[in-house]
Amino acid sequence: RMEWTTYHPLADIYGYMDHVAAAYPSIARETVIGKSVEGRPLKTITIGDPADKKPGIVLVCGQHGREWISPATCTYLMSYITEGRRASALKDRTVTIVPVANPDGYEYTFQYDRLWRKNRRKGPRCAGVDLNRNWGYKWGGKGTSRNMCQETYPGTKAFSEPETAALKNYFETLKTKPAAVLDIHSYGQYILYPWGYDKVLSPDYKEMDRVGRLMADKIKKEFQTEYSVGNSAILLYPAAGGLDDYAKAKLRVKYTYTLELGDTGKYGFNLPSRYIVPTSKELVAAVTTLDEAISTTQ
Ligand code: 0X9
Ligand code: ZN
Repeated sequence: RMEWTTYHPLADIYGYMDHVAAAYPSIARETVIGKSVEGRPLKTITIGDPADKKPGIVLVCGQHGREWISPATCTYLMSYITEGRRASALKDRTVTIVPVANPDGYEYTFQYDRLWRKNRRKGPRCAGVDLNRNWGYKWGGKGTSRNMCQETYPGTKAFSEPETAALKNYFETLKTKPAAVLDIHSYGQYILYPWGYDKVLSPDYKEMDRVGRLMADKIKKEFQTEYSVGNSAILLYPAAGGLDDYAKAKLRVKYTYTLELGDTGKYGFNLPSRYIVPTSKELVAAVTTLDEAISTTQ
């Protein structure tokens, strides 16, 4: 039903979600949590046994339109958890996937501008709000621009955008708080932990670093791909108003990471589609390692 040799437009990804929900009704539930600024549905899929005891893992993918490897690998993860469901993989854990958090931006990169990053909010001079600057913790701080024509424009206020507002509402209506939230981006091969708003470490950063390194070590061991692990602001750059910081500070989710998938710059956002499967396997390794690493505590 889905092949992993090309990048797919939104309709294909949403069609695949419908297929997964229909084919695995006992473990997969699809939800529309809201609409984008241009009216496209924002879809999530929750995969797991209703009897799952452990708190879940949530993956948010595709906040940035041009980072095609993110929706592709997150869609692959759906197939891994369902079609390839095996006893050891993510046992007792519910995984929720938002494959395309910025559907308008994603579609725009297929039709008009391959390197579009923001959503498609119309402005008087320029379009688009950077959704990963629009979350409500330290909104408008470092690494954001007041200029709506810039790539890091955070919008007029926190959660001004229907895409982030719908996700916030979704998180707040969850009956059990997730154990982990992963925000999937590209590129650079990084596993980043808070804080992202400034070069400040969280009180539990040693545990964040330990689990981050377990994920990176597993990827290295299995696929010889190197991911750098560290504080987001120090390793990359300070950038306020991100999902990871919001999930940790406001939702009190302990394990929040931003994964910057491949590559390290040879192709950048234009990562050829032959990398979809290998990169997806890296994401699977990261998520399964995370699941095991936090199972003793969460
Ligand atoms: O700048 C971003 O939003 C992310 N990098 S990307 O190249 N994919 O745009 C990094 C976000 C890290 N998290 C925070 N700064 N909160
Ligand atoms: Zn990104």
